[in-house]
Amino acid sequence: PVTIYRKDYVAPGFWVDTVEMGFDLHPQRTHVATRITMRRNHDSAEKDLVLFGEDIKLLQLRMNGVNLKKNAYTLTKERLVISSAPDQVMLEIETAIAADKNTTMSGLYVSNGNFFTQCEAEGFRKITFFPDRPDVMASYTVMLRGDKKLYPVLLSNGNLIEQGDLGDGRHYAKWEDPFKKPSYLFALVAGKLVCQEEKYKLKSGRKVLLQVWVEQGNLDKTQHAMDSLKNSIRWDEERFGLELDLDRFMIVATSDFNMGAMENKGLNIFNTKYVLANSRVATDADYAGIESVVGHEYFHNWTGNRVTCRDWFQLSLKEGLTVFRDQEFSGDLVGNETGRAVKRIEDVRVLRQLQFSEDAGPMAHPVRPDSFVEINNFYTVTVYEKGSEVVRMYYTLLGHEGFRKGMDLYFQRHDGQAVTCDDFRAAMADANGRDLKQFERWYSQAGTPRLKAQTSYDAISKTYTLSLSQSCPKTAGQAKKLPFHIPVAVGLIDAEGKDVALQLLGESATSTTQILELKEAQQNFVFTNSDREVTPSILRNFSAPVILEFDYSDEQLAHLLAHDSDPFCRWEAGQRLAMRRLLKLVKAVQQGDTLSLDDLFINALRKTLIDQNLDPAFRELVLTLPSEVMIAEEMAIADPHSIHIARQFVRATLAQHLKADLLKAYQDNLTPGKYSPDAQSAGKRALKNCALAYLVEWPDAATYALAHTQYQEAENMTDRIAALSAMLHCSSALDKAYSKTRKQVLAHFYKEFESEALVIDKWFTLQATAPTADVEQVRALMQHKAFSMSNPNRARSLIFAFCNANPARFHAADGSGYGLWADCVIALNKLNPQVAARLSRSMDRWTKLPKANKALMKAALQRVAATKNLSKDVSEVVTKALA
Ligand code: DPP
Ligand code: ZN
Repeated sequence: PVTIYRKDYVAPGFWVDTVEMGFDLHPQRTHVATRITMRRNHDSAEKDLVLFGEDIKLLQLRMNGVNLKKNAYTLTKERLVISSAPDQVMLEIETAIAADKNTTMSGLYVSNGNFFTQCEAEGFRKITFFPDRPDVMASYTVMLRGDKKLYPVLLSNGNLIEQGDLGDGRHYAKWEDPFKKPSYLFALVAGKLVCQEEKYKLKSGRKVLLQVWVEQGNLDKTQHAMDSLKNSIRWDEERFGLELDLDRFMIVATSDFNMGAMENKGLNIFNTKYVLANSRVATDADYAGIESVVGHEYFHNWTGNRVTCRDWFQLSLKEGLTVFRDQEFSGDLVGNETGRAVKRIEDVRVLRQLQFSEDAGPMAHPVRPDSFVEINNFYTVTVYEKGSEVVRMYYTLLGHEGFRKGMDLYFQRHDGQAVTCDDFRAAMADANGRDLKQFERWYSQAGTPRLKAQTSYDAISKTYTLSLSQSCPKTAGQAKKLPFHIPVAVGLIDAEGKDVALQLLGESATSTTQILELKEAQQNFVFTNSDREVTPSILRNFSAPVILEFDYSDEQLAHLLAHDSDPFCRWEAGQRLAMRRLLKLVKAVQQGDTLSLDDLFINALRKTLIDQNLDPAFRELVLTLPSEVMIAEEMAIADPHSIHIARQFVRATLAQHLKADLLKAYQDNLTPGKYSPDAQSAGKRALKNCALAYLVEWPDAATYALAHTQYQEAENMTDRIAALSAMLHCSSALDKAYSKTRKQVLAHFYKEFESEALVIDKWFTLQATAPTADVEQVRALMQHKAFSMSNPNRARSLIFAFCNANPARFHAADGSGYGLWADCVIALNKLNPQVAARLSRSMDRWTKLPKANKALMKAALQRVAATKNLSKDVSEVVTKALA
């Protein structure tokens, strides 16, 4: 496989002005006629006319009205090159596509008899030969023709300008997109679909048509997506002054989709998981996911579509920024400060759990990568979530107004262009008169920086000095790192738990939170008028994506957990207390020592649990221990079995000591009446169900019955699945006594929801992640009539869930988990390389495992690496893992 480098970027040899396409839709053989007008880019070093094409049959090729002879161009597996093209070119290309054979879900494919496309990153080249690169932006007109009965609905980007009957049982629809776009934003949908639609009035008074398209039978699950879309439109107007630029905006749901969703201009295509919801089938988390993904794709209309990426190395230009926007959207929508903080903590948790480990593993890469083999492998938590943190740091440094000024300038300068991350940084800097040169390192250097803090107090001058230093571990290809520009938000808490008014030496202003700017390897920050008895609250609101090292005492952490005015640091203090104990307990497990948990910790959690002044959602976050994956990241050699035992011990011990308080929290947070997914109600359910999950860890007949009754009487999926999960996932689930009930309940659940694919996904996941699961069971479930390897959601629900979210079982000593992993990667490689490559990533941290596991994992990786016809997607991942 060939590695592509960012430094090798060359502007396209030809620009494209217009693209006209005619599709004759047929599953086995869709005929595509394309007319492209192009003109030479005299500024480019590329003299040839280069078109990309993959897995398609070339039927016809005409240039400026003349059939091109075979010797006038070269056609390889991936390209069509015309070397002596004139400056003005009209190309006419005819291709044929076997969409029904396309299991990759990239390009044109069929799902449940309907046609869909996915063109990002490089799927358009599976439809026609084209300069399929994001810096080539053109106007598209698309004619769709197909059987009236099979494909009553024919959709593409932009506006519907004509439709009619063709007289032969077929009909047509003609679509025109008024905006220039890169080919990756092209989309078509054809099939039997129904929609919920609404006329919506923009702030300007202009009316637009909003539609949510789904398969028949799902119209009872579209309201939340529609509401989320309207909220998104309103929010972008209010927060960024950005208006929907089309007269029509469509969302279409499909159950076969590699990603979450896709922001095609005016025709967003979504995984059903991020569209369909009603209280019977969807959980609070599903509702929140839909809101954020609908927002995300809608926000791309400006950040991604109007201003797009010059090349795929700049992916974070649109993704990091758009994740930041969707995070802010969800935070704003909650409508209060605690709700915002809860959302922030949840986002940080995802970043730490997934991105920090990516950044520490073989696939570590900068937010703006320098090279790739397969771009689809770089739709990563680093590009998305770390990219969003980078955008958030501008926001922290420049403030609300300053950030908005930067955004305004960015659109002023670049609307309609394909640009780079540097262009975005320049807009932020120039709009605010700031020097953000050093900030570039957040884009170019991989790895999670470590921020070390030390404090000292000088009684004579009454000054308190915070000494900050930074370092960054080496990553593949980057041995030495230069200092980052890090915003560090700091507060100081006095003995009563109150914020101290901070005054930096030499400055007159005071505030309770100071944004310190660390730019050197080491810097001192001196606060005047300080008392000795203060506790530092560092990295408030998680002001930078770094790992903070500070030698807090347990008492200081308990103090912060009880009092810090910054909810993030308050939560963090609890996590630190927990992590410290978990790591000690893991050692104790390994050494065969007796396990115990101290009162300071138990009481600190109790205090939070019973604090009625705290939001239930926040209390739930504090009560939730760091995950097994996060504990593993903290260890030099991670031993999943000991980690599992240690964490379960803490859960059971807390359950034992806090039983009465947990029961009270359970009773206090019932949400009777009509279901509503709002943050308040969802927070109550979260705390209640967290309490339930704890209670069954120290069970008696009554607590177990509580779970069972909740399962039976639940009126919404959140409560139902939480009860089922409590029954299946507690350690006592290992008790034979309950195994019969569990089986019955699982069977009941399946029967009840058999026709709801997204719920059956949950059913598979629950079993795959249970502490009782093993490889044999997973293999048996793969034989279940409802399992399908070719449906990405289903594959993820069972196989990914087992490999990624059940470490104690996946890492079985006999290596059977790795055998399963390799079998599935190899099977998926043939069907769907993108999904296969994702699964390959389950082995990212293999070098951290104990010796015996390591050897078995290496062997499994080698088996996959030696597979014939390995896609470049999988090959890149396993090669890097083995390097
Ligand atoms: N559709 C994916 C996303 O929105 C890729 N652009 O992130
Ligand atoms: Zn996106």
